[in-house]
Amino acid sequence: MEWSSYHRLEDIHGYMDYLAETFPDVCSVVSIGNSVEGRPLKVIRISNGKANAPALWIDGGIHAREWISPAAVTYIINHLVENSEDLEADYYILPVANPDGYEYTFTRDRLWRKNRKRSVGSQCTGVDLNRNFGYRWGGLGTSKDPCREIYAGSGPFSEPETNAIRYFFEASAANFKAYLTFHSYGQYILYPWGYDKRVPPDYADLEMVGKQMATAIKKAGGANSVYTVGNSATTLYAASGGSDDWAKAILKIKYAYTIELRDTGKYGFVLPARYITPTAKEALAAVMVVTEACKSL
Ligand code: 0X9
Ligand code: ZN
Repeated sequence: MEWSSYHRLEDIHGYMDYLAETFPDVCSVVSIGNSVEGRPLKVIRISNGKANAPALWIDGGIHAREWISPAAVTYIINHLVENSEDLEADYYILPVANPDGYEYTFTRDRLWRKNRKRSVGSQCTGVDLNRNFGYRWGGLGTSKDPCREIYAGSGPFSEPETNAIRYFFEASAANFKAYLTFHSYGQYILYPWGYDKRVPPDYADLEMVGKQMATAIKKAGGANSVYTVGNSATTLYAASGGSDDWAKAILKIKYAYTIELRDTGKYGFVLPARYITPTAKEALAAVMVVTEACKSL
């Protein structure tokens, strides 16, 4: 895999399978379910088998048009596998959580956001997967109108993509300490809650580790690598049914963050491929900071 261009789903999945075949002691690939159109939701587990390692979840591509997210997440996968002797955590990584939408942005509509669910009784297609998780579903910042970009779906976890993530966690015995979901754009490190401006009881820890991430990102990048840390609803806007809120409230995973990668608006979702590597290095720096924080829990 190389990071000078954005890759189609097939290439990303092919790369994951290649890693699992080539480094079977370190990684394995499972499909945790299928999308609306039947594409697999592939998760790679990366671990060197050290005892008592904390587990971290990383996902990308919840929103189809945010291409930098799967690109950065595959870069992280590559780095972790190449440096597997040093790993101090077990990683479960889903680089493309919305495979149908992702492919659709290559074939039909570069700015598609949602999945590809057809709604009964409407001409419009797609559910916003980041409004479809089952904590405070249907609250602020969501819509019941299938034609809107923030359509929350017919019910919590109505979508196979979000449901697969829920079932994965229900079935997993791993000791998850972090849930990182990569989006774009805006350069934000966001922690719960997203459903409104309240904060969780341990928000000071989330703020502290968030700031450490921002510092590490600055070091990894440069003048443009400034990320703003804060509560999701206050820093950005209120939006209910997000994966981060669900991970924090229901799964009780301490370090739940949404990280909005580059840029700050010049190119927005259509970030030129020359920015993949610098942005991915920032994302990796953030993952390393969170790994460190998880170790001391
Ligand atoms: O609106 C979203 O889903 C995220 N921003 S994006 O531009 N990538 O669409 C922010 C989600 C923050 N988390 C919650 N609101 N729970
Ligand atoms: Zn997004």
